[in-house]
Amino acid sequence: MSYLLYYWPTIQGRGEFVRLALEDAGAEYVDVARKNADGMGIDALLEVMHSADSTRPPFAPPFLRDGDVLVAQTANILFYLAKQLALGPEDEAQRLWVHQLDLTIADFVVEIHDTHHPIGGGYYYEEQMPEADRRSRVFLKERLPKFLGYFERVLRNNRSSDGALSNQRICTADLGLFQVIAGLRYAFPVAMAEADKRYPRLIALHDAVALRPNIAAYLRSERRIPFNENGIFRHYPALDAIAR
Ligand SMILES: N[C@@H](CCC(=O)N[C@@H](CS)C(=O)NCC(=O)O)C(=O)O
Repeated sequence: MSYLLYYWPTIQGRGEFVRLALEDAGAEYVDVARKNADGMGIDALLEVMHSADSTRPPFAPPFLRDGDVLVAQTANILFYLAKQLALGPEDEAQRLWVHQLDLTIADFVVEIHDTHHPIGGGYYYEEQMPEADRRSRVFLKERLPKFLGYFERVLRNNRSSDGALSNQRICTADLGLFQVIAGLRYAFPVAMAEADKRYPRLIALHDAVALRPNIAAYLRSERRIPFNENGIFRHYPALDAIAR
């Protein structure tokens, strides 16, 4: 049976971290909100989320249904899928370590999002430009190097011969870091211009993931939604120019 992935249909967003895991493993899945058929589409997503008598409603997309299992929160979905799809280590301590990395990536994603929406998602970027400028300055100066420096150090100390993080099989955090690097290069090309010198292991990991056959095929397919200015990674030249 196919996994059912529920996520907004026009952006990569947090759903992309789940798509990458499913795609890398070659799993069958339906991207429910992007399908135009009975029981599919955004209405199906909203119905699961807002069902009045559900005992375990998801607060927000992405969420995933696998038969009787309904699981939300990106890192939690990845923790579930890692076991299902044999992605990453089997050992419990290592599984928790990868989960910890996925949660740290989730924290990073919040901060990346907040560069263009520091006041909140209820306002357009254009309504919070001065605050976005201020937030991006701090992000590019302090937070970006802190997060990327951390992951670079983790890679230095853990990297296996094939470039993956976990010393064993490729894991969800490898795929997540691929997505973060790809997204940051799209959003902040100026700030990321020297990334290959500062974070060579992270860039090598990104490149290795991009070459994995299932990922390469996915990136070429229409299933990969292009980065755009509605998602988490947005390219606003004014914010990136701060890095000059
Ligand atoms: N911590 C959650 C965050 C989920 C989240 O913020 N989802 C966004 C889309 S990427 C959303 O639709 N949020 C609606 C809301 O927060 O009201 C996760 O990592 O999955």
